[in-house]
Amino acid sequence: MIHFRITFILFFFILISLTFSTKSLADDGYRLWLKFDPIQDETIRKSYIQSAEFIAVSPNNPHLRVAAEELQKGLAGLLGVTVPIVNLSIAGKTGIALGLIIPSYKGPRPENEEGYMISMASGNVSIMANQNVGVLYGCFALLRNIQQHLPLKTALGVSSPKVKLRMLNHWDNPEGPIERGYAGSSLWKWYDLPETVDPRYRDYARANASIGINGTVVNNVNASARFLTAEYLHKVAALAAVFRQYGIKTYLSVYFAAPKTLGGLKTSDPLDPEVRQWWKDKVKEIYQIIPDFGGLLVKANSEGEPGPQDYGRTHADGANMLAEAIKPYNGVVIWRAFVYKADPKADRFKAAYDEFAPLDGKFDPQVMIQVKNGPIDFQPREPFSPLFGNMPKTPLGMEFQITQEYLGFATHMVYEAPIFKECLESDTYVQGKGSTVARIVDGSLHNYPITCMAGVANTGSDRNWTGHPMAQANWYAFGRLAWDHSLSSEAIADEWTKMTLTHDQPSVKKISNILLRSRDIYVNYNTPLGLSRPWTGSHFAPEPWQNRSSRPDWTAIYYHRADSIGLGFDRTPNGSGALGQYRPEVQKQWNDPKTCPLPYLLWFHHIPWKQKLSSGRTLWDELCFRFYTGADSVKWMQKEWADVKNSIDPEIHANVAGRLLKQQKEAIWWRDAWVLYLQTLSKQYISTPYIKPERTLEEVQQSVNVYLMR
Ligand code: GCW
Repeated sequence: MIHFRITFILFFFILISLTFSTKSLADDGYRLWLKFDPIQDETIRKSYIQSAEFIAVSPNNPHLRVAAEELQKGLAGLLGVTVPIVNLSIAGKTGIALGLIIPSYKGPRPENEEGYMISMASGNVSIMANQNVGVLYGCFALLRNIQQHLPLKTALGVSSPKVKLRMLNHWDNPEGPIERGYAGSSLWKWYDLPETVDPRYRDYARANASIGINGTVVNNVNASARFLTAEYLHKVAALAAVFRQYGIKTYLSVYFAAPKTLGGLKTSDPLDPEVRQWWKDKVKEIYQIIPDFGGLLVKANSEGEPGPQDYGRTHADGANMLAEAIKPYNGVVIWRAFVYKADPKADRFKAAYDEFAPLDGKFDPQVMIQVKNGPIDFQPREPFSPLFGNMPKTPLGMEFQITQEYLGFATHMVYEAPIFKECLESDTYVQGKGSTVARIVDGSLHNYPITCMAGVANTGSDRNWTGHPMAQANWYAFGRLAWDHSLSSEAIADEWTKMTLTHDQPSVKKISNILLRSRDIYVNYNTPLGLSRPWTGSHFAPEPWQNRSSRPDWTAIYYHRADSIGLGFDRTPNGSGALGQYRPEVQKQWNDPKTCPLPYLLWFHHIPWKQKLSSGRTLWDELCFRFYTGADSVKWMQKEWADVKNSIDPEIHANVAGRLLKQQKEAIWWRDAWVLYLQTLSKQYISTPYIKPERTLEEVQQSVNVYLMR
């Protein structure tokens, strides 16, 4: 009893001091969602303390040590106690046992190597898996449960990842800048590596493992051949050594012309025997340096990158050459389908399908094709890529973009889970109703032997990793959905908010609600009704008038097709015919402008300005409605955010509040740019209740020019 009292008093002091220290020390966001601050709810805390007198690990399994240490660290913060890691169970006490499931075990077990099972018997909790890494995931799952202040019983059960390769793609360049990165420069300090290994690499790995990410491509798909030199491979190996402890494999993007530029060969033709040998030797060297290397990611014949077509060969010829080299090591070749040519008559929408669908069945089994969620390029809202469902014999992986290239960089708050879910839940109808993109990506529809979901990372050297504090939720949501695409955007927003920002229930609700509405708000003021804007330039400032470029598909007018008659890209059989790349059931949803859902309308139809839409408004009025309410809704976000001020850390609150102020200004900038520009063609009035922008089109254009000058 006395012992208990002392422990309790001690704990009380620890709790008080931790509470004070977290209050006085501003939160810089570095810890992400792995915040193991003390639990205030006594009942929950006690229930865990009772079952956590020790963590038992088999002494023969050193790999479980990382899992045990992570659990220990988490419990220390959350429960305020140091739970010893022991080798054997201690009689009379209850604890958490970590281990591998024995083959003869008859009960329910995880479906694959990485899944885990959390169970409880006689007060003892066990986290078991088929492989060590599953135990690590199970430990993070238990911590996640405690962090949300949920009772132990909600953590019990079996969970297995639905997709095999759950990876981040870093578009990091060797000198430090990140292509489309908005959170500082690269995390990888190439100059210092391999001798100096920044402790931050470990924190990066922990964060990824905590949400089930098991692969990382460390360099940009616009790849430098430098990464294939022995010098750089050793640097990459030093990163891989850290990542591997957390179940993460390392991959590299490769420059297709490396045999020529690096190897000094006369060609990089994939059918040339010397070139093939060069790759074989190179891959062998990679595996000598990084024995568990994951594989190669390739951007070829896209946006000026070299590729097999430079030699009159196909994507399959190129990919299969690399597959031949990597096969002995069981690595994979991930070949990207992001291709489009500078053809003024072509529709960029159709390009990936046209080039890749005919190649189905021609790829080596070691190859998978990585397809962006939409046919164009990570737009705020895109229909799903028609390639999904049309390559049943070739594993197709999903490429999402977590970094906010078209979503307002690190200034605008846009929660991306709804973007990912919208695509994953789209029905391709390739094998009848219910043939969702998710079922293609998880391999269940076409029995793909390898499956992959990749996210273009939004991490950088900023102290809080992602620039915008709320963008951490996008990294988190990506990992959670790659593990289990059936999770809802709401559930993910809710758990992230609790783990990262606050446990105050009304505030959690408010924050989740802002997150959930943020994407539609952004679309409204940025690209409503199916507009898109992947033209060159900043990808940030509005330039719908931009009509000059070295290629037609790098202008704004190519995409929105605004003229005196109306707006939108006709992709029906009367137009580019791109709709024909989808199954008839999908075409039916979109091919009639009268019934096409408004969010997709201008993706597929050129609509006259004065045409009445299903909303009862004319196209012009609907556009005004969206642009104005979108920009106005940012004020609503600000108000809601102000309401949660007292329940979250002041530094994070102020940071987000500042960004929301900017976002509001920029939302109006976007609104004004579009409305004033389109008005020159539509010749329509901005009708009440909306008020004509205070500035002229010329003034907006001038402000954009100034922005671009920077
Ligand atoms: O969205 C475009 C980006 C490029 C990127 C390319 C790609 C890495 O603007 O910066 O290049 O997509 O996905 O290859």
